Amino acid sequence: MFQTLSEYSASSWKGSNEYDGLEAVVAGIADGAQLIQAKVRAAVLAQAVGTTGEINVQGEVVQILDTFSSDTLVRTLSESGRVAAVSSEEIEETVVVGDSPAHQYLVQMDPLDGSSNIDVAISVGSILGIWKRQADEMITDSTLLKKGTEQVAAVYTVYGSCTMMVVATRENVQGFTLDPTDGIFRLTNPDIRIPEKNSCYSTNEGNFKGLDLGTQKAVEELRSTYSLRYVGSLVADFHRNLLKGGIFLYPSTKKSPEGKLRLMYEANPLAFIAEQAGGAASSGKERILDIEPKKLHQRCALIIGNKDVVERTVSVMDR
Ligand code: AHM
Ligand code: MG
Repeated sequence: MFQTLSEYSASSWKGSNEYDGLEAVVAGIADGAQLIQAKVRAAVLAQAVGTTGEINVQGEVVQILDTFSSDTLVRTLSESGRVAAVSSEEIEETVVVGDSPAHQYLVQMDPLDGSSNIDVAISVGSILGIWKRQADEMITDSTLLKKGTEQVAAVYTVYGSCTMMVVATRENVQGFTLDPTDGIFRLTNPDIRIPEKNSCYSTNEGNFKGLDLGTQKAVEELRSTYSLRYVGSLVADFHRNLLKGGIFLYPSTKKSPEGKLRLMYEANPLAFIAEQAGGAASSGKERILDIEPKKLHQRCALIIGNKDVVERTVSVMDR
């Protein structure tokens, strides 16, 4: 009854001018997501929760599942035969995985978002932005420093009460659910558009005192208008807001003056998906997709969700 991911991708991307090869990249993400969701669900019993004892390039404690997810997706993306290079929130430098003319895509990812929630049975997920490599483009440290507007597709997965994968291209946004009976992703949420009515706001209220006055005013306005819903896994908060309407904000705070979230791995892919679904994303100063990246692991403030509410919130912040 529901179209499968491979049926959808064969009819929509395979052999097309703009997206040829994307079907293999997305299939690679789907394979990785299957393995990661199975590992996440089995982690407590397999004693695979907890930290590796390392600190990553972000200065954060590395969870065993962070490393597993990053390694898994680098491998499945490499096996797609269509990806030239991958950068990951968990790896300091870009990983080159292929260098033939068929390797046309560049992927930047947060392999397991919401890692503080892994050990406590709360939804987590993976976030990936997909760019095209120019013909014969050399892969150097700066090759992946491309603006969000140049993405051709973006994907996130949520490992929650079910496993979902949402794929946006420049044409549309499609939602697939993993069928646990046969391990196949099926198109359950075709042509996703963010609902017109904004129903909630998602932010870490505990940071309120560390916000500047304009941002405090904006949060107070949201507080008096909408319900608060905050999972603490960006991907899960974003997914709920995309399907039900809502705004997520992680502004600059005293503790994280540049913002906490990562431009290349979290903000750009989700901003691309939000815009393709009729929403918007801003850093409070500019459109996320227009930010000129200076470094791979750059952080930024993120205000994302229903377009009118994002615009209103940014205008209040700015006063
Ligand atoms: P992570 O990529 O290391 O998991 O960190 C990002 C996470 C987001 O998923 C979430 O929105 C945010 O950090 C929560 O931060 P806080 O605990 O400060 O509210
Ligand atoms: Mg993250």
